Amino acid sequence: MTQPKWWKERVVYQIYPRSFYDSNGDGIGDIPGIIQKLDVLKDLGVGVLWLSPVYCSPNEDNGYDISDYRNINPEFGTMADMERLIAEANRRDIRIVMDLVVNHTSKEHEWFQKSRDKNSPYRDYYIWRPGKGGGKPPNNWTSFFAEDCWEYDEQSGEYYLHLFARGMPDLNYHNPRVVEEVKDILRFWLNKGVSGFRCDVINVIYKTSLSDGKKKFILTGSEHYISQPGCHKLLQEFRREVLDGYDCFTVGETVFVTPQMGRDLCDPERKELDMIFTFEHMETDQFLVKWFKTRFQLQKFAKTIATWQAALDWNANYLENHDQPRSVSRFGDDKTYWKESAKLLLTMLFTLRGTPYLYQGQEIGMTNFDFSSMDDIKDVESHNVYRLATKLHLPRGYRWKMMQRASRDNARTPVQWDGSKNAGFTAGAPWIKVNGNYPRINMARQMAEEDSIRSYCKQLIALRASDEVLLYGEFSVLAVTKELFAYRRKSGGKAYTVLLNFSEKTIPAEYRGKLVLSNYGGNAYSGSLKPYEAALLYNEVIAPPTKA
Ligand code: TEU
Ligand code: CA
Repeated sequence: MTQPKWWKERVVYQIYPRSFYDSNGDGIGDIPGIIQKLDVLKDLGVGVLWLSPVYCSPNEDNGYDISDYRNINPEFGTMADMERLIAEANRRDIRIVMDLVVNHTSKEHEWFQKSRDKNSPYRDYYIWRPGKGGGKPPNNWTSFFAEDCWEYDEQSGEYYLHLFARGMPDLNYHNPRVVEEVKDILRFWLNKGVSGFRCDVINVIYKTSLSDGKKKFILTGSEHYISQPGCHKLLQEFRREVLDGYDCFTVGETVFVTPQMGRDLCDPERKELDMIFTFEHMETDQFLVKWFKTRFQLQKFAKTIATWQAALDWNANYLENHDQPRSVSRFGDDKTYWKESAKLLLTMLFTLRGTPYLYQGQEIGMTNFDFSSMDDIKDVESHNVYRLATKLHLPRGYRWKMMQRASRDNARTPVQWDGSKNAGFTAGAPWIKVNGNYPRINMARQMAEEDSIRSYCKQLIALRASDEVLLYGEFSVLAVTKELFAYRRKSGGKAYTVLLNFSEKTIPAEYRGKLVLSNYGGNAYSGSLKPYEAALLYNEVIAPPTKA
């Protein structure tokens, strides 16, 4: 039986602070900027804010490279601002969740700087190894960011491991002192009043061995660190010794998980994580790696979603975040059916079983960037990949296509607040270009329009908030075709039938029920779906569908 919990009933809104709202005109979003927009978020109906990292960082990876876990990056404000944000959010019954990035630190973290000295007590905080001889690194592993994952350090004559960017050395979880440090960081923030953590790449933190990996197209070596028994043990320890003492939750960002690994990680009995972000549905439009996109195929996508709905008791549902292209550009149609398809995707997000995660700007249907060259792109991963693609002699036009489809900066353009200069994001020069479509796509306009994407989003959030069936009802698939994804949520004698037409055709979908919500409006369901139509039907008595 599913236990009711506040974090199952609320909607989480992810803020990428750099791009959210700039309060002081330096071109960088900040914490006072978030405080200024709290009423807008409250109005939307969100109950939790997850902040991408706001800690001190040299920004090699925009904050995912942390140099001090207990202080705020001055670009974003001060600790006093952070405390004010927590208090102001709580006053509005909004909880704050922090990003916990502890697979690695920044190389500028004091632990790492000390650890470069072979005799320092901090040496074992990181993973140092001598080379293999002949200038070869300690093993054949490859990194997530298209570069080597060992970096040679002159000072100590050894290499350190970094699964991500060069300036992000991995911590050594074989060292009990590192484990204690993490517990202290958790306590520090929980005592400040935060209500949980989004745990960055949490299932790779424990490296069982450093032997050579089986050669693979990507991530050679990953069998030595994905969801290892040592990782499960650590998660249980954090939970038992720290998290269980607070009213909080954790969502793990878990890479390359199978349904079985997922069940192990969030089994309530084992007490590790409360829920996980899985990636499989985000990989259904790619070939081997995200940079080689294939056409969006609803069948693959919907089946993957259905598989995970069945696999886990409670999912963390998302279609966007700061690492992924915009969903309307990717799974919908950001041109002719922009409004309809953005609403359709939101309908799915809020009617699947699990906690919905909305990413900033998704509620107004923000689209992929309209950049024209690599100079516009800031992301370290994109630049690494572009460099590698150049080395591999991929044609320039193709390289740019790769960026347009998959660069993380697609999601990192500033939130479009209004039709004024720079979309009202900043009074200065934005750190990254604003999408030129802001006069048409912006918050102010959509807050005023009754049938805007944001208004529809708000309606969905309100509907879900108090509805037992949408919150806790069972999920079952009714149909998956090339165009249609239909499913049912059911609890007791009540059910909803969710019909989603992911195509530009009008299609028959003969289901019965009282029309509760549709992105085309209306108050009765006709038995067919218009292009990108989403319909939510209510069924008092559950009858089998007239035709599946
Ligand atoms: O992402 C982990 C992760 O798997 C991504 O790096 C993913 O591989 C990539 O974005 C898609 O190509 C987390 C954070 O969400 C990301 O922003 C960080 O860069 C990364 O960890 C390192 O901390
Ligand atoms: Ca600022």
